[in-house]
Amino acid sequence: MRVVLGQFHEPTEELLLFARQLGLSGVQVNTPWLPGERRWELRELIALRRQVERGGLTLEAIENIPQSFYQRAMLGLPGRDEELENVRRTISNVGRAGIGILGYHFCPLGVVRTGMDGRGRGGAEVTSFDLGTAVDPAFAGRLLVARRNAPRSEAGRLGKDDFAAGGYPDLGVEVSEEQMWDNYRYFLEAVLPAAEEAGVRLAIHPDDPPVPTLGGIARIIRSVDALARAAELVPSRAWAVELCLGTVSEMGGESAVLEAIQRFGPRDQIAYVHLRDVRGTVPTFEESFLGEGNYDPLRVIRALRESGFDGFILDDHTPRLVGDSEWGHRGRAHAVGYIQALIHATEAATQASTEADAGLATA
Ligand SMILES: [Mn+2]
Repeated sequence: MRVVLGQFHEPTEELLLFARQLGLSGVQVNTPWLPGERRWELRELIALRRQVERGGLTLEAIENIPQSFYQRAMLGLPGRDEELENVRRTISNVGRAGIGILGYHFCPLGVVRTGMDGRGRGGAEVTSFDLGTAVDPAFAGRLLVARRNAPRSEAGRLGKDDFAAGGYPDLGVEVSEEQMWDNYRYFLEAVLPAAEEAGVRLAIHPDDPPVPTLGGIARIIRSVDALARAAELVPSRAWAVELCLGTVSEMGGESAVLEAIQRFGPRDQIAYVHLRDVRGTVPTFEESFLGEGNYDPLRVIRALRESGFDGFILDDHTPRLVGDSEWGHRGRAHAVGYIQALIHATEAATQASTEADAGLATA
């Protein structure tokens, strides 16, 4: 297991240097700023990988294609076949560019929060969600919905800038639970063969927040059982989970987190992990520092190791510390160091027990 730096749109020299200074060997890039209105081309993907490698790091994964690439496919609208043809081309190009993992979501409305300025330890800013508030029409103007396809922002990184205050976007359609499962199956049937051929693992991020529906659009990937159902829809070795333990913690705290690890780890279906936590579970939760949320982070890293997972972990997003940047350098440095120490602790424990076993064997 190893930690990577991620959740930025562009691997700038400064971010790559930051990663190396933190002792990391790789990065994930979220929705990289590449040209292309409908798909990404091979040349730009290779250039992205090389940009990371010039900084002395490995590009471990891309997380998310622009939502406009497959919005109709998610909503089940006419025109989806053309979109899916382009998604297949994109996946094929990702593989040819030597990038082995493509994270995605199947949640047209994306991440929703009812607060961005909750106060955690020492007044650190944390996000929060309350379902009653999220469905209250009187609150609509203050609702925070992640802006998919956000234009290049000044900050250029995921952060507050990626959320827009206002009601749910009008996607022009309502989608039921059953329809959304049908749309997901149709999507997987179209893209998984291309992913297998390209040697790319397609890793799904669960719906955050994991509630049945928001803004008229069903959110299907909202429980560990739903992830297991998703795994069986179109069986393929290219299907995997982008295991956001923050979102799984929102579903059901530590027991859900451990269950997810135990169900998908031994099957080698965890492509990579987002390690963050919250306090509380749906319908109400608030982001927290590691160690102050629903689960014991050391127990979770131990479970990951025991499940056979040997991939990479990233912080996802973190409480905003005093004087922090938009992207959250301070909060992320703290989380990265915390996760590095957790991994080291489980490595040391494994080694100690191996040595003890060897000692017994020779005694
Ligand atoms: Mn996540």
